[in-house]
Amino acid sequence: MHNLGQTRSSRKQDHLFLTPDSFVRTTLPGMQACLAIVHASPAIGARFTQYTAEFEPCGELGPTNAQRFIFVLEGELQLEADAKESKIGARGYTYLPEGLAHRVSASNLCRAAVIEKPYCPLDSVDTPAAFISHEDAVASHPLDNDPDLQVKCLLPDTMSFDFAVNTMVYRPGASLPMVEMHVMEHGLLMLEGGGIYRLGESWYSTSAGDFIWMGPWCPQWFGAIGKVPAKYLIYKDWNRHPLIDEPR
Ligand code: UGY
Ligand code: MN
Repeated sequence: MHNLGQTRSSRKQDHLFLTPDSFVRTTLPGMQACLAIVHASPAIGARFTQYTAEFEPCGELGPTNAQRFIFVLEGELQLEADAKESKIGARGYTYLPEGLAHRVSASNLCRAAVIEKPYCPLDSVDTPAAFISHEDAVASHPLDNDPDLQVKCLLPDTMSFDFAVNTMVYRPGASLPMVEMHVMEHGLLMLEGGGIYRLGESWYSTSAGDFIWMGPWCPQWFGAIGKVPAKYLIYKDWNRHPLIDEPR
């Protein structure tokens, strides 16, 4: 069916709103039987890269020089690192520090959200170690005492990490309590449900599968609409002074 040049996708100076109809697939160096939909990268001003990796059977990611965070959206991944082999199923995730030799592959069809960021070390703070976990293993807490808006912080709360990745679940009708404007940037993947996202002076209807990049101080607000909860995975730079948020 022709879309006659219509899409909800939009690129603005301080944000990017991408819907699945406009996704373009590409192969990144070292990838085998795997395609990447690159959602955000330094090309738009982001200080991280986020892509969805779509693995065919026997698919594999290429290497990276950066830290890597992988959240499995569908299927199962194998991770080989530190002479161990582990399996990571849907909603499981892993953090891999910069410089750790590893291999990420899939025996069958699999989709994963991949975030890569050059590490910004802090004097007298240990660099983080690799780990694997699952969303179900993380306790949620309400945002601003609103029981209808639950947040899970997928990375440990220590200064070692220079970024955060959270899931946020809104019951229908719940919303962010304010229009946020902050120095941190965001990479956001809508996982379930939908609603209305305000980005800058634009308002977007959004549903599962959409991706949003928000630059520093991009005005942002979300309200969940529909009969099922809205859920997203959200990245932000974290735990570093704005003056030193550069890799050395
Ligand atoms: O963590 C955050 O800044 C989050 N509340 N932002 C967002 O959901 N747009
Ligand atoms: Mn925010």
